[in-house]
Amino acid sequence: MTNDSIRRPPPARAAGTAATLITVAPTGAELEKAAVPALPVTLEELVATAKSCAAAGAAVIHVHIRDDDARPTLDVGRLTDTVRALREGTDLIVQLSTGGAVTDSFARRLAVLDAGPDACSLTCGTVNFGAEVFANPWPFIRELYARTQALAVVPEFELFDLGHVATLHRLLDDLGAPHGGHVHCDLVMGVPGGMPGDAATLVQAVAALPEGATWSATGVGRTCLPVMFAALAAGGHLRVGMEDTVSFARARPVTGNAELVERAAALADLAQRPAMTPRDARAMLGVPDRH
Ligand code: KMH
Ligand code: ZN
Repeated sequence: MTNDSIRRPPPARAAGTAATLITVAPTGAELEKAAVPALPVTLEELVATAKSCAAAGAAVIHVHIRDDDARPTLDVGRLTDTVRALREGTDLIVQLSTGGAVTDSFARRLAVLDAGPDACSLTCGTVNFGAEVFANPWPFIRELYARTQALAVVPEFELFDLGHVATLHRLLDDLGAPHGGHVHCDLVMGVPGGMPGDAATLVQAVAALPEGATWSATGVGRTCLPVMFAALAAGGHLRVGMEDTVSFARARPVTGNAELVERAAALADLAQRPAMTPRDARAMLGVPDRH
């Protein structure tokens, strides 16, 4: 990492920031279907969710899948079927999670790329994750990144803490630009153990990003709204979904992912930065159209 690269914030209106990229993260790996019946866990539920979220303004879907018992899985055959079904049913950019669940092995997480997604998440460091640890040591990060380059998958760099930003610089210095040539990050804020979900922290993290990078922000749990407002004010993009938030308001559970996307799109409209189309999102992120 060079001092030069951490001092300058990305340009406020880099390509695509006039519109708002909305990513939906509908499922995650932590919640149980029994506790949250609206969580999409079957392929049919996931595709239906993807369609409704696309109609509401999403351009990217961040995907975790479940097995027949609704438990998180990284089965490559199932992931491949999921990528195919989402491509057939929508024009969303399909971003598979390589984070999986905290219990998934590094080997299984690396193998996610064999399912041939457009994009994948790539977390830039280990973080305490509630009572668990989400492990991302440097050799794993490096190997996963090299694999995205070799397999032409566009990574989204997941940053749960400021130290992860430093690791992102190290990764880019070491292995060069991602496939597609553009760096896009997601600030995952408010995880118990990661950086807090507030405006001051968001501004600090954004100032440290590589020059020219675009970024989204995700506020977990009750930080959803403050992070969304701060991200819109600071020229960033949004990730919402039941992976991160299952309360729409105090004592009002989310009824489905689409209403979270609708709210994000409404706020983006108010900010005069309306939701970005999947086509424009592909152009911004460097994701080729594979239809
Ligand atoms: N489920 C978390 C342990 C990602 O998708 O890349 C990790 C996670 C990050 O959700
Ligand atoms: Zn995830």
